[in-house]
Amino acid sequence: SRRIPLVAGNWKMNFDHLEATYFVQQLAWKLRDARFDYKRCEVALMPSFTSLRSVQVLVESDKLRIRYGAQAVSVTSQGAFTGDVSADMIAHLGCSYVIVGHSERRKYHPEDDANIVDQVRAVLAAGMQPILCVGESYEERRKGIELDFAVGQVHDVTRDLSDEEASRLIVAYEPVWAIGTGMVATPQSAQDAAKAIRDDLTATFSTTVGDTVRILYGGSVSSKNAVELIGEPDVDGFLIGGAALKVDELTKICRLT
Ligand code: G2H
Repeated sequence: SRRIPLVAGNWKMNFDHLEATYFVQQLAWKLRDARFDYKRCEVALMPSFTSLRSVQVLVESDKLRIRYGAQAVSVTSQGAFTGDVSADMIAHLGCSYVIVGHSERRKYHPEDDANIVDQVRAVLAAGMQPILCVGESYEERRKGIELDFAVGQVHDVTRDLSDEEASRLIVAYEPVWAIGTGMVATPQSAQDAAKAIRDDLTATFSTTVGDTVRILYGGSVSSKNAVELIGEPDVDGFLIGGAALKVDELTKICRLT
């Protein structure tokens, strides 16, 4: 496909700003030594809010090709919302992406589909790309409704977007039972979900949108399973948790993607 794959590391609540910048520097060196071609595959990291400024300073001063983003965002633009961070604040730190609706956010914070729609809009309005996370729990899979479930989540959150907005989406299919468990989806089921989501985007918007939107797989991705997964035609990269905390492992996955 003409879509450039994306390897995105979701650091979750790991690394302070010193550890974060050290990691980014190490990754950049290792990729440079491997003559990694950033035009062939994008690499991005999602540190904690507290690390974003340090990562920005490093990336800009060393002219690194690594991109970065945030893990969550407020739905409001400013005001009396203690502890929240707005999309513009994130954009002004040079962020390219914001993860929206990760299952851990849906679980530990009051984030429902209505709130997630607003987060997607806020990220798009600030000129960044949302990485919208969807995926079924074990319960839906057991009932055999996993495809409808994941497609429905994307559909409900995106249906009121314009074609232009929808074309800037990135979707991460992350079956909840595969997150941090070591149980990875088979390449075939990752492909089935990605294809079903893409077909729905094509039907809701246009062929251009369906062909443009990158659909990532997430859930226990490692250098052991990345090759097979990326071989699937509708899987355009990864959202990586645990394996993105180890620089050699992440370097390997970038090279394999
Ligand atoms: C899923 C994933 C990253 P892990 O949450 O978004 O984490 O790779 O550790 O399963």
